[in-house]
Amino acid sequence: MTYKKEGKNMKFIHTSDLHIGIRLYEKGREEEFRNFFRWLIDIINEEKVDLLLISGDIFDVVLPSNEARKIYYEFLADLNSSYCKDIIITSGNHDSPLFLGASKKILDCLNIKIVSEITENIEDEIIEIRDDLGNLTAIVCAVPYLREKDISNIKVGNNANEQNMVYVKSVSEHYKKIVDKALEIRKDLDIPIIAMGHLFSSEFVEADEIIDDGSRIISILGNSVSIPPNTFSYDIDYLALGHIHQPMPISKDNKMFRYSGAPLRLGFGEPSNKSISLIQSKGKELDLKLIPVPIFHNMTRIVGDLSVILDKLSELKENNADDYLEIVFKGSENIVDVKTKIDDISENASYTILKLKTELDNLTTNKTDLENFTVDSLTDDVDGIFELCIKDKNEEDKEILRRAYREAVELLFKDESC
Ligand SMILES: [Mn+2]
Repeated sequence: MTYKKEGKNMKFIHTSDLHIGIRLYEKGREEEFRNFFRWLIDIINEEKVDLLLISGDIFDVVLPSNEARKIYYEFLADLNSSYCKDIIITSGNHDSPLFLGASKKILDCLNIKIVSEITENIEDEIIEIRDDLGNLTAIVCAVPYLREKDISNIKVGNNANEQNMVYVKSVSEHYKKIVDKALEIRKDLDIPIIAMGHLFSSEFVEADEIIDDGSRIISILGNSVSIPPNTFSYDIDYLALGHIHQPMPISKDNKMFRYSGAPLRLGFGEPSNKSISLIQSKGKELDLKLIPVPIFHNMTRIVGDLSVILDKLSELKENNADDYLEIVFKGSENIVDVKTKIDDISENASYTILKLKTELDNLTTNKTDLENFTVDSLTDDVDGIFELCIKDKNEEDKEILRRAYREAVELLFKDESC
């Protein structure tokens, strides 16, 4: 077969960090996920999208609930009857490579490619995209989440800095190897090389700046080593990353090396401007459009003293708003009175208070405050208490413990009758 050399038109969507199964405190979000997937498939059909890329963190926990699995498989089945005929899913740090990879062979039959871990063979991470006539239209380097133990040869006795340097070098070598392979395949064809990945690389974001939402965001960036943005070869035409939950490029030099961000707001600490990336390619020339994701359920965080909280609640009640609420009480009133007043005003309101918490930091500083703090209100902030329990552990252990904790909580709230 001979390939035509002129650039082909193709459209692809880049998204990531779905975190299917995630809860807002104990509240399940199944309906929001189903609405999002329905909306996404509508966009795919309206825009005639040829290729869908999902760059990791498909599920929120390594062993997703049955409901989370059902939502995922139903979404994949619906994709199969959509306009889009090529789907590529790579793993993120929240995914179990074994669980995600278990359905690889069967999903292959539906042309849904799963790359959940690296293998001996680098070609397993190269996926060629072809049009109906069999012409190559793009080459995708589908790199899964790279765990330190998978790619770097860290020696006992290496300190943290040395380990980080070894990791950065290994990631960079991995991308170089795979992009070199893609270049070999591309030859002189006018088609884009698209690379996927789930890692932390940004000239705009310091990890500490993102820690904003208690245990939630810390676990998202985790102890991720920052990969310098200049690591990535400019032979890559589009770099489709996951890990940071806001849409952004990794550097000001190249807006095509970017995070799509999560499609749903995953915690109260996250901003609400979520989008997916839609890219139109004409050969190597790419045109990027961000499509805002509708808000399927309003989430509001109220921070302040009692009067601020009550004012906001009465406004929401009057507007008949069905928001999910997180209330952070920062006042001197007794917490039991605060709870009573909030309960009174909330009678017959349409909103749902998912969390009422006080700032734990203030509590431990003042003995009188601590005495006023009832056991009941303390147990409201179980996530906060868990963080306090593990505060002396190292980051790696913390991450393992957080995962186990999330799974335990997930199991606890799993909606199964037997
Ligand atoms: Mn994530």
